[in-house]
Amino acid sequence: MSGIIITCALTGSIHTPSMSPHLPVTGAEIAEQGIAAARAGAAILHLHARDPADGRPSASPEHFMGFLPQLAAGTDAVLNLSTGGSAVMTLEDRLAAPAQVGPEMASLNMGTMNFALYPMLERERNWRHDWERPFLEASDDLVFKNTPRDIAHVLDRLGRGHGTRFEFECYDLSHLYMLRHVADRGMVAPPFFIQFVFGVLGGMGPDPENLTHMVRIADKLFGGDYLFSVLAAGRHQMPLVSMAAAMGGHVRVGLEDSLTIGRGRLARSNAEQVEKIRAIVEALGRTVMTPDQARGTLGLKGAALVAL
Ligand code: KMH
Ligand code: ZN
Repeated sequence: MSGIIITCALTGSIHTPSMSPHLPVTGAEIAEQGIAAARAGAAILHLHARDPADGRPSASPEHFMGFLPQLAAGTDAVLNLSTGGSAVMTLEDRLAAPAQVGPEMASLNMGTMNFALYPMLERERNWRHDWERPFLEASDDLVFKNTPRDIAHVLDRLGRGHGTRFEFECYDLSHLYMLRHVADRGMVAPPFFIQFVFGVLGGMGPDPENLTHMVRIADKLFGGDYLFSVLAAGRHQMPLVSMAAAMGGHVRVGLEDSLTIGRGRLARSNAEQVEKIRAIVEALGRTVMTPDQARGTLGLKGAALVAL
């Protein structure tokens, strides 16, 4: 089996600051954890911003610029900017920072769906910020909007406009067919880096059978034109990601997807999760790709062409 790309998603927009003191929130924290995750073996850093004042998800270019230059200076990892942002944001807000920076990579969510976070309210917590509870509660009536028009817009603005390539976030089989559709329309060319997303309430559940079926259908739709990676939410992260590594896929870890490092134990940093998956994939006989190897594999334009 060939080399493996480790992506680390540093902070995301799902978890809230009260859930873990280790979730990076400020620009300095995101930069520091990103550099450490890259040193530990992450070739790609998947990035969201937060408002440093209270940790709420933010799409503001100003907040992104609180860590992007530091990451570009402190690591050669591929900087992958989320265009998913948070489901509460408009697409134009979600695109503001990526359109300014023209990153090598950006995420692209391949369908409109539910994105329910309210089960995380079941645990008793001391909430540190007044926005956290209402944010989670309102997710029972939240639509994460990624229509075909939205997808085409992102492909045009970032892909055609900036030479950005994509981490295609596929939470369901239907999202593979949407990717095939836009590829057939000539909106995007291979190789396709497809992130199978498990365990978001609104997408497919974290069952191993779903992973084997996603691979089977992706093989049918894309043949040799794709690579798959896996992320799984919460406690399903390491088991499903390890399964992906054993099947020849790529892996994503990070505190965006799971706050823990073992049963009931909070990860102290993103790097701790990278170190753990690195040990697992190396024990499986696979070699971790450097950022430049990942660039070559994914056909990225190179960090020199990013406006940072
Ligand atoms: N938060 C993950 C479930 C994005 O940023 O575009 C998916 C994600 C979406 O990373
Ligand atoms: Zn994300």
